[in-house]
Amino acid sequence: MPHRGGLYVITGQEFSGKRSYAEVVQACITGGAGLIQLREKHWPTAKLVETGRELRRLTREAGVLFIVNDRVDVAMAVEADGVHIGQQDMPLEIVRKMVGPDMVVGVSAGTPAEARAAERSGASYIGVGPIFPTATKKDARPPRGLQLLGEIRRATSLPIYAIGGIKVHNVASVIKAGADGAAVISAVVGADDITEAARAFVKEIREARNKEEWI
Ligand code: TZP
Ligand code: MG
Repeated sequence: MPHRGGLYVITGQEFSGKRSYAEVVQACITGGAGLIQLREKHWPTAKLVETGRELRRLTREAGVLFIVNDRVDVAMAVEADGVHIGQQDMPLEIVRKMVGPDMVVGVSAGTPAEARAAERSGASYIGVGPIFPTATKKDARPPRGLQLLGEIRRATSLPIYAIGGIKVHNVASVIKAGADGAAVISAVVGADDITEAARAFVKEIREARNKEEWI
């Protein structure tokens, strides 16, 4: 896993208004995001592949990890660095067989047991959330709070990305609770100035990680 922690920006056209995908993602990269995820639940495959190719070019030039949500086939087609799957998606053991040993496979885990199982089955990182209330994912479970991050931190040595309702003002708390990084949708891709929003997150995360090392 080339990146461990930092800012992981997940896209969502509905939050970015009229701005193009390339413009949004380039602004995230300029602001210091280390990972970008293409997440569009209702797009046709052809559109996902076309946009995925474009994001692959931008992220490759910048040395930023590029992950596709849900769709193993699209991730492979556009030569993404990885794919992100939930507990209800294609089972991890099968995904790992499909993509081989080197591709990044991120897994959403809601309990320490799910995190341990994901690590055993070849996950590259764990996504944990929603930590705080969020209106972005309509079918999200109730917010889990910071305590779960500590429990999952003790269950796995994989990188952990906290997700759900993460804003500049609360991102330090998820890092201090055990996350290596923060996965953010609306507070970055919905911001008026995406680059500035990403920069503010990166600064907060960096400072929180440094503090953690002093303890
Ligand atoms: N999974 C759990 S919460 C969430 C996802 C995809 C949405 C996060 O979006 P936001 O806008 O950063 O709260
Ligand atoms: Mg999914």
